[in-house]
Amino acid sequence: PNIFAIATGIEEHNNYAVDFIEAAKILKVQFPKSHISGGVSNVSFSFRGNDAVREAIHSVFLYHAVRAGMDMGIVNAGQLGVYADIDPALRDAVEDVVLNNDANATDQLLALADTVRGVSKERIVDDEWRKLPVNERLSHALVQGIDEFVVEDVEEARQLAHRPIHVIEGPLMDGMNVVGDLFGAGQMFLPQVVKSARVMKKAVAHLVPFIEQEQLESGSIKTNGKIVMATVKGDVHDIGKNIVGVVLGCNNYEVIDLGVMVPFQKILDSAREHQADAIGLSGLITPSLDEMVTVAREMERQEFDIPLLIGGATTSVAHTAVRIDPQFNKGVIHVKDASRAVTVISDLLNDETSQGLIEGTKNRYAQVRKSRAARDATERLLTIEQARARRETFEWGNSVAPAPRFTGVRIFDNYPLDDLVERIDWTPFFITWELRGTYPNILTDPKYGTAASNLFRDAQTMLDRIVEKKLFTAKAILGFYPANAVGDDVELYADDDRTTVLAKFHFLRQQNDKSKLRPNLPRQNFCLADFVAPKDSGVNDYIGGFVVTAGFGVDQLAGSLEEAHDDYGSIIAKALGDRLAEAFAERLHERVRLEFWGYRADESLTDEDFIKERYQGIRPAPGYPASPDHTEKTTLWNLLDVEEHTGVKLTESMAMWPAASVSGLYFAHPESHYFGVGKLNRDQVKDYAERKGLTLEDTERWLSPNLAYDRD
Ligand code: B12
Repeated sequence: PNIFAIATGIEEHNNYAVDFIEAAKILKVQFPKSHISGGVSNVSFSFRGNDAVREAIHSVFLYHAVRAGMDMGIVNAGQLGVYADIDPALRDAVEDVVLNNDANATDQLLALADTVRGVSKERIVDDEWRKLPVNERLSHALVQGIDEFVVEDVEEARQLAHRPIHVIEGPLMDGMNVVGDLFGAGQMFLPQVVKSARVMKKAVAHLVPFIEQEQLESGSIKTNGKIVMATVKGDVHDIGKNIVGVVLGCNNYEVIDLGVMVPFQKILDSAREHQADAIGLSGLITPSLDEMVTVAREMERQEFDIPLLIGGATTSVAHTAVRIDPQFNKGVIHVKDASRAVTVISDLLNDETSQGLIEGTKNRYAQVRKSRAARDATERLLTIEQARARRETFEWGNSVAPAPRFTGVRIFDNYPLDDLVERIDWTPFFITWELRGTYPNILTDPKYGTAASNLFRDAQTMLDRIVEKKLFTAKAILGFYPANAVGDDVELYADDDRTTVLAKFHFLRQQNDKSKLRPNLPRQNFCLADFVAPKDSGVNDYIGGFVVTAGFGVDQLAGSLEEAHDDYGSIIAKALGDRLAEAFAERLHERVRLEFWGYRADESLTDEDFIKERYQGIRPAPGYPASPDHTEKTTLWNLLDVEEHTGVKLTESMAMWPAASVSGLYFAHPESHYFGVGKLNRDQVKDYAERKGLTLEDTERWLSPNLAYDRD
């Protein structure tokens, strides 16, 4: 039988050691001549980093497994204590975990774990590094991400050094180079690197006053180059940018981070002022793409001679090639993620490789433009009338959801955070940290397992603190209204007379020709309005809208951690805000189905069902592929009076502030589903502009990523 990790925080894992022990007993009875073995260290995986506890778990596990019939265990003998010698309090706590005696056993052991760290046999061996010469201690602390002793060590190094700056240029940079190399070689992962950066920052912070005292500005530290970075005007998202900033800092680049919502001129002025070697832009939502085009155009007009780097969730090679690159001649490069940022920047700022990279990329982007143009010319889209003729149709009489239990709004001013925790989908949290895999498997993944488990533990600790001390405030508003579809729009009415129109949501319809698709794929051209009963059906239908946020308090917590030079903690805090916002959207939707609208009061789902969204009804968000027009948020804000009731604001690019917010509409129709609108023809965009009362130019600007034609 296999031995799996216990005490991972996942309930189903708690019995894994007992399962092995029981299996050993059964196997010995059924197959008396067989021998039983297993890799023991797996069992204590979740306590990586605390060898005292791991040792005790191994000993206790073996004690019981051998008695049950296990013949041989694979385990590092140096990490194995004698069962009888284990401290009784620790042994009891471990026994409860191994034998799954108590539902709180893991928590109790965790509480004890920190106190036994220092007394462990391994820990004494671990602490050997404290006897190393100071420079080696600094290097060890950086690579291991241990910030406990860094101030005392760096002070010792300073006293030994000729000048304080030499400590940075010498041992600290040497240590960070090791970190950079290990990261580059795939032997260290993002969370570990960001932890190393925290040690570095604390060390540098201790030295800066001494350096300044020497009348030297910290700017005189020799770095590999200076990069001005910003999230563009109208956009609020900065986790990705911050991660890239930390990784570049680790590689001895000076990053001048201008924060979020930065107007283009401020970015350019700052680049001039600091004589930056490159500018880096970040953005999460599609309207930011246009702002990036503006920055590139202005760099050309204002004769900048440094490269422009493009990054962020909404950016792509295609958009960079087609829209940004033609605006600026001195080098535009899209960077997919933090791991790539260092290589790209080091090649860009190296005289020998720079020209080749810029020219190579320019040629590649020209090629992308060419192949896109060829593809666009052959891609046949339907006219909007043809697409409408292929709408999805329903028998309205029997499929419409019941009326909601109330109409109008409901406000949640201070929603309990602990009600959201169990709805958190952790997989994206690990993706943020470039640990690619699905939770919970990622915790035991052979490559990422250690990094993921340590990160998860740190995140849990912070999450507990956030919930317990109410560091974030979750707020929400939702509303239900009588509604009917009129063409591709949905009208919302003041009451069930359906005579006064309160608001109108406008939707877009797929225009791709599906007639040549494989026979089992749907042929219809979807539009969200089709999920609401048409006005002329005479059927009374309804629609809902919502805004949730978990973001109040996130900036304060992240800010205070940053002030303490803890970027690692700050990024975790922001990522937890995002997870809670998403969990809130999920939980509120669940309560909408069960209680508020109540159209599926009988629903009973597993965690996996939630993650796979196996429930009736959808909650598409403006900006997501089924409704790519971000400006529909304005209608929602006016309808629900969102800012007044919750404090959540919209920026000029339709980003929501605080960043950890989600908004959307509720469709209850049993057949409603998600889809991507895809590319749009001019005929639909014109029709849509008229329906919304906007100019064609404005509409094309907002919908630019979806246009199947060149708007210029
Ligand atoms: C997590 C997430 C969220 C979170 C957090 C967002 C936030 N804090 O603002 C929540 C749940 C709150 C959210 C909300 C929304 N989201 Co969202 N979200 C995502 C998701 C799933 C992952 C994004 C992410 O955080 N990735 C992890 C980080 C670390 O990666 P990153 O930001 O891309 O950064 C990396 C690289 O891009 C690069 N990089 C980043 N910046 C820079 C800068 C430089 C100079 C360089 C070199 C590199 C670089 O390095 C980073 C590290 O590797 C994406 C889908 C996806 N797969 O990308 C959608 C996505 C970004 N969201 C989207 C949308 C539409 C929204 C909402 C508008 C939906 C809504 N109506 O509620 C809101 C907007 C929030 C707001 N405040 O306005 C769209 C955006 C595209 C669009 N159509 O506009 C996406 C792409 C989904 C989609 N396919 O449509 N979202």
